[in-house]
Amino acid sequence: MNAPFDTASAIGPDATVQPAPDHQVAVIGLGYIGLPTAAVLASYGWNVCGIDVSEKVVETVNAGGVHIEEKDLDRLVHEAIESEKLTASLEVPTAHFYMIAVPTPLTSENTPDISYVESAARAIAPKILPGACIIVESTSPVGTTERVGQIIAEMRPDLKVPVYGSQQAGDIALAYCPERVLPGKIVRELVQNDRVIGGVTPACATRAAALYKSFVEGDCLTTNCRVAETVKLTENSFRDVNIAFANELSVIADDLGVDVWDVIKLANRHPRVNILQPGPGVGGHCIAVDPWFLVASAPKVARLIRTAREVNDFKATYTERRIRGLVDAMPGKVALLGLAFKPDIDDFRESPALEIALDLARTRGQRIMVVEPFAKELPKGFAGTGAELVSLDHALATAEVVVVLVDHTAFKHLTPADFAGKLVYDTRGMLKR
Ligand code: SAJ
Repeated sequence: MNAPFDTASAIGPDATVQPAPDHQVAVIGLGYIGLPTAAVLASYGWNVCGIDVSEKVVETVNAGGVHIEEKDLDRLVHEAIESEKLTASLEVPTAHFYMIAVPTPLTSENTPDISYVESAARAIAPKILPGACIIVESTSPVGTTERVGQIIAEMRPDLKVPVYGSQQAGDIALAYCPERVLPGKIVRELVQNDRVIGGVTPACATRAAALYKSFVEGDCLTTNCRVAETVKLTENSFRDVNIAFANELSVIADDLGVDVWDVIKLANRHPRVNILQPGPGVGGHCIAVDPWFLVASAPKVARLIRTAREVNDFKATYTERRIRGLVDAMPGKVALLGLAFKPDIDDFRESPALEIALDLARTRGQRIMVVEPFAKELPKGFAGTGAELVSLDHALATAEVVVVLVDHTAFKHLTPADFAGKLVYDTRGMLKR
């Protein structure tokens, strides 16, 4: 790691921040967002130190490798390590910029757990020098950026920490800039997407924006931290509500005995209608989680957003019930196509397809075959169930019941003729689209 910078080289809020040999960015959390961000920053000339609590992650990255599957990420990390612009560490160094990209999980009561962000703030606080800029990227409930400021102020009474609503200049800058990238397109979207940058004060926003302007081709839009925090939760809630509409429509269509895919295709020919696609439920670490943060912030009034979450969760239960109906109607093998939370990624987090497959395996294990091109072996939960991971050809040759849970590209060449004589449930409408 490069030598820590001193007060003399600290850069003021108005500086046009261009990567200079002594400018460092510390990225806290080397996960799905932190690692790609660290590698992109390094590719734009910044000296980047990625920090993670996992020794294994730090070792892997320092060896030029990646622990997550994401298009173009392995090449980018490899080049960043080779060029010595990126290094990984267990310890937070002194840096010009700190980016917090740690998880904010949901508790069992559907409320946000910001303890990782708080720990990151505690780890950063002792290292801060005047002029540093701290940016929270983690998806967070409204008020989290101010909470980070509070922690730093408590631990560093020697520093003037900027306060929301006050125009008084601080010794440091503090801002919120939500990540908005789509898994599978992270590296491209990190550079191309517009960014919303919310400062605790306007000067903080300007300072943080200077970092993003050094690598973002989209617009860098500045606002205050509370608005930026709300924007992130709003984006994912908007998508969840719209997917819930499609999912509820699919259940209504089943009830009415009409084909939901035909309904959507034809309704979408109206110039102001754009219905999304139903599926077996909503997965991933974002859309299925973030709306709860907004509900938790305003539990009495966030009725539609709460209901959308419930509708999307119910769709997984409903899908499983329908599959069980088919499984019980036939004595033979059952092929489940896909486990990932959406097509063409190896990410199984919060995946309804995985949950459904696991439930079926637990009760009908010997009959269950899983086809998942993005898995080398079945996830641990399948151990002892008797379920097996098989090739698509094997599944099609032997199954009596076939369920499309994920419309991976590897399945898209299939036509109804490939399923002749079988009971088929296409939860994604792959065969119609
Ligand atoms: N899904 C449907 N029907 C659809 C679209 C999606 O059932 O028509 C399902 C998917 O199968 C998946 C889930 O929704 O299970 C979520 O997938 P997604 O592609 O909508 O979103 P994510 O979770 O991969 O990424 C989202 C993005 N947010 C928005 O599109 C508003 C991304 O830009 C965010 O950065 C990301 O969440 C995040 O990290 O918050």
